[in-house]
Amino acid sequence: MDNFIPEVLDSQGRPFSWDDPSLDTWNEQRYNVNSPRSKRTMNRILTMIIAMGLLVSAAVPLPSQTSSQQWKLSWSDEFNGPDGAAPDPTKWEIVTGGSGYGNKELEQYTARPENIRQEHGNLVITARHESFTGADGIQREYTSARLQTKGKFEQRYGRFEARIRIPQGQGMWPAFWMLGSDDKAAGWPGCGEIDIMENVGYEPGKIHGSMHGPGYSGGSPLTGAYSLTADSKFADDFHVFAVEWDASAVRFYVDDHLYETQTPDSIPSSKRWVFDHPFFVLLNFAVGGEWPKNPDATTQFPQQMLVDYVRVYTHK
Ligand SMILES: [Ca+2]
Repeated sequence: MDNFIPEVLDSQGRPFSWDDPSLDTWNEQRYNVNSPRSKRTMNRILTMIIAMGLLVSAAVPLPSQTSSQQWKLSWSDEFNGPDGAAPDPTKWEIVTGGSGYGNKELEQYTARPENIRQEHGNLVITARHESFTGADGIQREYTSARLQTKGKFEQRYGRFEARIRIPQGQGMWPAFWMLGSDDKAAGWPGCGEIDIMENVGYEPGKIHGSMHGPGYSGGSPLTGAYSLTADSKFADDFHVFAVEWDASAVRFYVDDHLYETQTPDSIPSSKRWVFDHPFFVLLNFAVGGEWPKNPDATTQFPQQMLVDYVRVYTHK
């Protein structure tokens, strides 16, 4: 969280400018200052003091949205099982197969410990460059893993968070996300999809948070992004990725920095807000595909996605 450079926005959400003439009006309205021209200099000094205060307060961690006063843990996996153990089968289904998952992904997902296991208190998903033919008969040149709580845990609304150290390199595509549990009946994107964290390897310092629904899916979801400073990579350390979801909004966080808010007003009134029913949780580490493009000679294998925990809360 030390890598975050705050951008100061004005009350309209526009980037702050020292020279914006509307500042005088803004101060007059906000502080009831009757401002003849002679007072404008004083107003600018006041504005600078306020803006500097904003910068200082943004440079230290904001008060956590996860305070125990607000949230009650409803489900979690700390991945603290024995080294080498599979993830808890009462909590997770491991998804296998090499279909490409609608994205032209290149991996075969397996349930082998070489691709998915617990180790040192983390879930370890390992992507390998190896020829492998799955039970579906599809041969791929990469293996990795994908797991979901479908049929085992689902929840409407709350805070969903995971502490993850993502992999790195061209063609990597790790994700922590959710799908509507009516996916079979409603289909996709009618069931809704909330991508709490996605990274594509060619953007090592950036993660994306997105929502897909009918009429706003695929290449045109509701979406936002959060970036570290230019020379920092998400793969360098663990970060906490979260959404806080209720009937009125879905808020996206990295390390408690709120960077994106979507509401039913984010979509045209002709479209349907489908984030009003239970969703289940997924973690996966895709290799290649239409968005990240494929690994190249610079990509180093194996790569690991480490998940310290997934925790889900309800409002108290
Ligand atoms: Ca852990």
